[in-house]
This record gives sequence, structure tokens and C-alpha cells, in this order.
Amino acid sequence: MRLIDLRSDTITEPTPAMRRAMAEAEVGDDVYGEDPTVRRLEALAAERLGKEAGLFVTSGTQGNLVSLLAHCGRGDEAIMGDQSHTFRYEQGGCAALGGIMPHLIPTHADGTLDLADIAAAVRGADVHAPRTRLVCIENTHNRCGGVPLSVEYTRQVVALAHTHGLATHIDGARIFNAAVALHVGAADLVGDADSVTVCLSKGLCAPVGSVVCGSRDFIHRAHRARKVLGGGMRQAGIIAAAGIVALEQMVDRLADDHANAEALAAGLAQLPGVAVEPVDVRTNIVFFRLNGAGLDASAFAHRLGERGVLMIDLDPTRIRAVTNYHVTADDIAQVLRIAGELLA
Ligand code: TLP
Repeated sequence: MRLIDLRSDTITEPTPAMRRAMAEAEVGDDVYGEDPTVRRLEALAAERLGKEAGLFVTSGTQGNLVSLLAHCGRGDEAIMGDQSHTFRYEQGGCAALGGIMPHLIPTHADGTLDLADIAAAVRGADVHAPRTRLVCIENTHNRCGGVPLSVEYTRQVVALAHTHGLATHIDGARIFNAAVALHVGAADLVGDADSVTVCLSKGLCAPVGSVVCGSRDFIHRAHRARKVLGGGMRQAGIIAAAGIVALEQMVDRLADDHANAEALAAGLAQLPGVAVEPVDVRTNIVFFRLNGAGLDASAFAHRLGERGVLMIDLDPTRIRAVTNYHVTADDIAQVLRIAGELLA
């Protein structure tokens, strides 16, 4: 049975062009800054994101962590959403390893943080309070159904943060999905944010790696943070080569994943007892609930799995499906047929 794997876009495998580039990559010791392929990737990512410099890191989690460590010292606060990946899925790394306190504010269903909530979370000069250093946002927002944050909203957050002397970090694990969905350039979407993490190993299909981008000074600090986390890689050009192919060849086709996700959401919404949230699926993530279908999320995901369709029950009540390079429009039709049979 061929599996249709919708658990995540992290399951994507390198394309033939990536494997060729990996085999032929020129390499060197990147801890000495001597890997030409890593340097090319970092420069390319920085250019695509409109920043001075980039740093190749092992994962999105490491990218976010080195960014937080570069922006904040021990005891400092980083304002972030209660539904953010940095808060929910990174083992509290910023607190565990950096002594950084997450200051949580509510995440709206559209993935935004209220500007008034951000402003209210900024601490004053009172000696009792920790120092606020950073505001983090996520684009696209994973737990809010892959919703893209707009250029205008990001600009407002960055302007507000800068007014208060704070830095801004974008967890842009799927920023290219956002850019494609909104028909804007990724650099425009990032704007004047001080740092951004972008993942190569999700919808863009590279086997490993993310890039953090920002000013030269920020990247210098991020580089030190990566080293202390054990993230100084040696002949990493082997994997960076796939990242270059990801940025050059795999961005525009994300629109196919988005069309498949929209078709999946529309089809699921027709099934009895299924509520897709949000109804308006813009990128490659679909969340849905089962209302009164007599099955909880984990039982339904299990039943789908028995029929060769893999999805994740991220919450007891919510199932997530993420379209990706290996999932075709025919696969989506097949998934809808199977889901329909299970819910009939
Ligand atoms: N997210 C994974 C899981 O951790 C939930 C997934 O399958 O979606 N930021 C965002 C917004 C992410 O969604 C992820 C991965 C990361 C950061 C971390 O990236 P990796 O897995 O490369 O550390």
C-alpha cells in the first residue's frame, strides 16, 4: 500500500536535482568559514530575505534558539504568542539554555498578536521587572492553520517593537509559503524585522537545515550561539547544496501544495461532522475537528493510517494534514474518498 503522508511537510525527501548537487558539492571546514557551498547558501538566503547576512543552522528549532540567544541575555524577556512554535514545541529551549523568560500573550485565530497586548507586555524601568528585549511572531502560523501574516501587520509589529527599543524575530519556518500565498516577495514580508529563521527542510524538500538571517552584527552573535549549542558543522556544504536547490527551484511550486490543501479543506468540510478551522485555508496546513462523528481525533487518525493516509492528531480534538511535494491532486481525491467512507 502506498502511503499518503500528510503528517507534515518535514517528511519531504530531497529531489533528484538536490541529490546531484549534494554529490558534487564543493566543501571545506565551515567552522573555519571555509565551506564555499555553505557561504553561497547563506548569501543566497540573506539576499532572498533582504538581510545583510545568513547563518546555516541544523534545524528550525536551532535557528529560533540561536536567534533568541543572540537577542536576549539571561533574565531578559521575549514576548511571544501562546500558540507559537517557540513556546509550545521547542522544549522551552530559550529558558532552559538561555535563561530567557517567554512573556506569553494570546494568539488570535489569524495568527496575529494584538498590538495593544504587545505594548502592554513591555516592561518599564522598574527594578523589580525583567528587561524586555524581543518580540517574536510566526509566519506562516502553524497552529493557526498555516495562516500567512501580511506585510502590513508585520510592519506594524516591527515599528511598535522598535519604538520600545525591542528587537523582532520572525519564526519564518514557512515564510516562503506565506510569500507565495500573498503574492509578495519574502524580503518584503520580513521587512525591517531584526532576524528571521527560514526552513529548507519543510515544503522546500531539502533533507536538513534552516538559515537564520539578519544584520552582520546579529549574525556574528548568532554564530557564537550556534557554536555553544554544538551547531558548528564541518563539511556542511554537502547538505547546504540541497538548500541552494531548495531556494532556487522549490519556492514557486509551493502554490501546488496550497491548491491541494484548499481542495482537501473544501472536501473535508462537505463530510458529516467535520469542521475545518480556519475555513479559509491559504497555505499548506489544514486543521479540522470532528464534531459528533463518534470518533475522537486520535481514533480517526488511526483509522486513516490503517487505510494508508497519515495525519497527526496534534490536539485531542484537532487533526492536522500538511500537503507537500509528494502529495498529488489525485492523492487528495483518494484521501477524501477514504475519509468519507470512515465517516459515513
Ligand atoms: N514544526 C513541526 C513540529 O515541530 C510541530 C511540524 O511538523 O510542523 N517553527 C515552526 C513554525 C515549525 O512548524 C517548526 C516545525 C519549527 C519551527 C522547527 O523546525 P525543525 O523541526 O526543523 O526544528
